[in-house]
Order: sequence, then C-alpha cells, then structure tokens
Amino acid sequence: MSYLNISVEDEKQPAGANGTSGDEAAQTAAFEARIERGEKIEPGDWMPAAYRKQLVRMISQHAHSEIVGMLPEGAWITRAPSLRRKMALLAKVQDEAGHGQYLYHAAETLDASREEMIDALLERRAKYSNIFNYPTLSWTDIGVIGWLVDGAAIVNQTMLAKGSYGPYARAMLRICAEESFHKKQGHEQVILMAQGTPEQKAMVQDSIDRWWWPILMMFGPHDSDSPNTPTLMRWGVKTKSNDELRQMFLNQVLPDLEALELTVPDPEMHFDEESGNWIGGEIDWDEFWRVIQGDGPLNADRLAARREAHEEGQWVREALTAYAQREAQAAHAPSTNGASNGAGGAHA
Ligand code: BYC
Repeated sequence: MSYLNISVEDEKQPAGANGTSGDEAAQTAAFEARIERGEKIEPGDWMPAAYRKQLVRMISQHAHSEIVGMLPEGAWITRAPSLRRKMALLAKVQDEAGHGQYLYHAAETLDASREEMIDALLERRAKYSNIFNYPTLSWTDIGVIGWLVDGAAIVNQTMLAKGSYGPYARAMLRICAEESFHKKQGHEQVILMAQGTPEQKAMVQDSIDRWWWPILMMFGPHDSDSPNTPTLMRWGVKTKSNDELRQMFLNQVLPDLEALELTVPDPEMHFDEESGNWIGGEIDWDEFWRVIQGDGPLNADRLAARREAHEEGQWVREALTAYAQREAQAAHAPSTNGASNGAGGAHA
C-alpha cells in the first residue's frame, strides 16, 4: 500500500466531483453526512480511499514518534538522580512504547501491515516528530520534555480524540490520560529546579532555551503551508488547525512559565491585550523542514538505534510467527476422538 504518497487525485473526493462514479459519489456523500452528524467511522465501514490513506500516513507517523520518542528520555534512565525519579522515568518510557502499540494497531485496522510501516520508518520514507531529533544534554531536559513536550502533545491529542475515526480517537483518549501523568511529573520537576539553587534554576532555563523552538515546531507548519490540513479537517480527523493548537499551547504555558520566573528564548514574546493571546516571533521554518527531512542533529543516530533494535528483535518475530503457525496447525488437526483438537493441542 503506497500510503505515504498522497496524490492530488486522492485529495479530490468531495461528493460527485472529479469523475467519481455515481455510486462512489453517493457513498462519499453518505460518509460525509455521518461525519457531519458526529458519528465515528469504524474499521469495516465504507470510507474514501483518501481518508484511509491520510489516516494511515498520520497514525503510523504518530506511532513512529512514540517509539523513536523513547530514545531521548531512555538515555537518562540509568542517570536519574534518585530511585523515585528513575521509577517515574521508566514508567513514562514504557508508556510511550504502549502508545506506539495502540497506534500501530489502530493503523492495522485500516489494512496497513506492521512490516510495511516499520520498513517505511527505517528506510526514511515515513516521518516522525521533529522533536526527537535533538539531544537530551542534562537532567533538567527530562523535566522540560515531560512538562512541555508531553504538554504540547496533549493539546494536539485532546483535539485528535474528538476525531472521526473510532480506533484513532479511542487510542487518543487513553494516551491523553497517560500523558497527563507525564506532564505532571515533568512540571513538578521543573517547579522544583526553578525554585532550587541558582545553578539548578540556570540548568532548567538552559533546557527551556534549547527545547522551546523545536516544541513550537511540533504543531506543524503554518496553516498556509500545511497541505494535509484541509482534507483532514473536512473529514473531521483534525478539528483544529496547526496554528490554532500552537496558539492554545502558548496561552496555556506562558503564564505558568512566568509564575516560575522562567523565560522563553524569544524577545518578541508578549501578551496581546486586544486578542488575549501570547504572540511571539517567527519560527525558523528552514530548520523545521531540514529536521523533518532527515537532517537534524540526531536523525541518523535515532534511526540507527531503531534499526539495531529491529534487527535484535528479529528472533522474537520469528519465534512468534512459528508459534502462531503451530497453533493454527493444531487448531486444524483432526483429534483422535474426531472432534476439533483446539489450540490447547499445540502445547502437547
Ligand atoms: N514533525 O500538512 P501538515 C509524544 C510533516 S509523540 C515531523 O501540516 P498534518 C511523545 C507532515 O507529516 C506525539 N513532521 O501535516 C512520545 C507532512 O509530511 P507528509 C507525536 C511533521 O498531518 C515520546 C508535512 O510536514 N504527535 O508526544 O496535517 C516521548 C506537512 O505538514 C511535523 C503526533 O504525531 C512535525 N512536528 O499535521 C514524549 C500527532 N509537522 O506526511 C512524547 C499526530 C508536520 O505529508 N499528528 N510534519 O510527508 C498530527 O497531529 C499531525 O500529523 C501534525 C502535522 C500536526 C504533526
């Protein structure tokens, strides 16, 4: 399935347009009416090919982000400053693996195979979030990631939880519940460090200075440069745009940062009385496009780590396949008393 190449033709599927057959136009109209009524679309339901492709693209990239996202924080598990912090970090990184699993499963309900999705990641045909291509240089990076990276993800995912595709929306509900624990433990760490010694406060400020701009990039390009947003919004996968979510995030975190006397590395950041919004300077979009196209500080290292993990897991996949085949054979083998043998026979 070439889900990674969304063609212009794929995008053009409003009812009755572009030479779609009468049947397909009627199906598309009925599909769009369901979305309009707020119904969820479920795996066996009819859906336009472009809806399926967009979902597989987005859900699989989201899954990759969760899995690659284990690496920056995973690097600090052995260096956590206390047992309590180590346990929290272990639990968080393990949660991210679970999120990847929910999401790969959600994509599989759309007939995407796990192998193809993983290959696309490892062969650099699929993207994953820009944010995970930067290094975690100090312990305070872990607090800042928990608070602000997971905080940004929650803003985005709370919106996706209202989306039109049932399995993705339900995965988002569960993921957001877990992410809110991640955010709280990160916020607690930042509060503690910001109120600690001058060195601790300087450390946490340095982390914010390095992570701030990449975090704002997580929401994606400006709406005017976002080719996928119009389709995703028409079909209710996204219910808010990239810029709307970025603004919500700014309005949420700037007062909290101010309360801790922490700053952002943006001299233009100010509160605009008229609009009620925090408004800052322009993001370095050249850096954003460079990083998501594979040329960020750690893209090569992240993929090398994923490739190594994939190769080391080969024997597990082989063992699982062999076990499943044996179970299937046992289930079909005639039993001695003439009844079906059942899966239990495999253990004999
Ligand atoms: N990074 O048309 P656009 C987590 C790509 S993990 C990389 O606006 P769309 C966590 C985009 O894919 C949570 N690429 O796209 C885990 C598209 O390229 P393709 C991660 C990006 O889909 C572990 C092109 O740019 N969250 O929280 O409408 C530890 C044009 O963009 C990015 C998700 O994955 C980016 N930031 O909107 C800690 C959320 N932005 O595919 C924490 C799910 C854009 O056409 N995804 N691109 O080649 C989404 O909500 C949307 O896909 C996006 C982009 C907002 C990211």
